[in-house]
Amino acid sequence: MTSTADVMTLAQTLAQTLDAARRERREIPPLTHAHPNLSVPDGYAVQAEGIRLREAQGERRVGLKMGFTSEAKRQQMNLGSPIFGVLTDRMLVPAGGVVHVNAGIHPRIEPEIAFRTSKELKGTVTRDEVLDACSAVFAAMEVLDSRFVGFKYFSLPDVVADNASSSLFVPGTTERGVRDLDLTKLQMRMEVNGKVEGEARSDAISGDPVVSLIQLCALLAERGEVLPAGSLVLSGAATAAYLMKPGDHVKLTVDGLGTVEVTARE
Ligand code: OOG
Ligand code: MG
Repeated sequence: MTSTADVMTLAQTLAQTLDAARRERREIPPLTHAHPNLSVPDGYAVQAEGIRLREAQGERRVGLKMGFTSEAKRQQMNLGSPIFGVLTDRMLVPAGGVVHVNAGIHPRIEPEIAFRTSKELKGTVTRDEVLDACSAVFAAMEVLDSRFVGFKYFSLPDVVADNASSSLFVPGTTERGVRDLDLTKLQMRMEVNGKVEGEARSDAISGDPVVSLIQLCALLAERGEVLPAGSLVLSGAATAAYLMKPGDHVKLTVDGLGTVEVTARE
């Protein structure tokens, strides 16, 4: 008789390694060190297995996030093309809440524009189709936490496998209609303890954060997937991410979308 280990795929094994690292707050070497031929599609297969593990632990999918949609982020991580990751209910931190730095490995925070969808989006979609499918836009902060040593990985397959470094997200409470604002001209400012850490206009995100959703639909279609109705979508950070320290008070202000605040503790 074959044991489960014998029939486990490489994607399942790597997903278990990453999931254990996350739960035990342990850094691991990039997967491509031992598996140099790991491709981006392989990375998504590992990511999908990782989400299955989290679902088996009682988590529920609530949305998706795009990564590397701004030049600032691509430069910070030295990686070139947009990727996506999956958000679950357990990653949600309410606005004004607390992020426990020691519950993660080396969490970083970054400013984003988020959307909620009320209709499914599938395949090649136009800007108008995205706007018709979005019931709200709001400011959000994402807390990233790479499972890789020193928050360093040098390849897309690694970061894709690690669910695009997803850890937590903090949605703002001021929701607006997507046609009520010029989404390309929103000034975004992230302050830490009253000092400006990052500032950009919303068109730093894919030239237009709506374009991030068009790209997301295209990436999902490559895998035969859709963007479900009722999803929360992070369109990608407008600036580089900031390494959080206990005691930090982080505040994001976005034109027309109010503020989002969070406090870091041990
Ligand atoms: C990957 C996630 C990138 C963004 O908004 O660009 C991302 C990383 O930075 O490790 O979430
Ligand atoms: Mg992000």
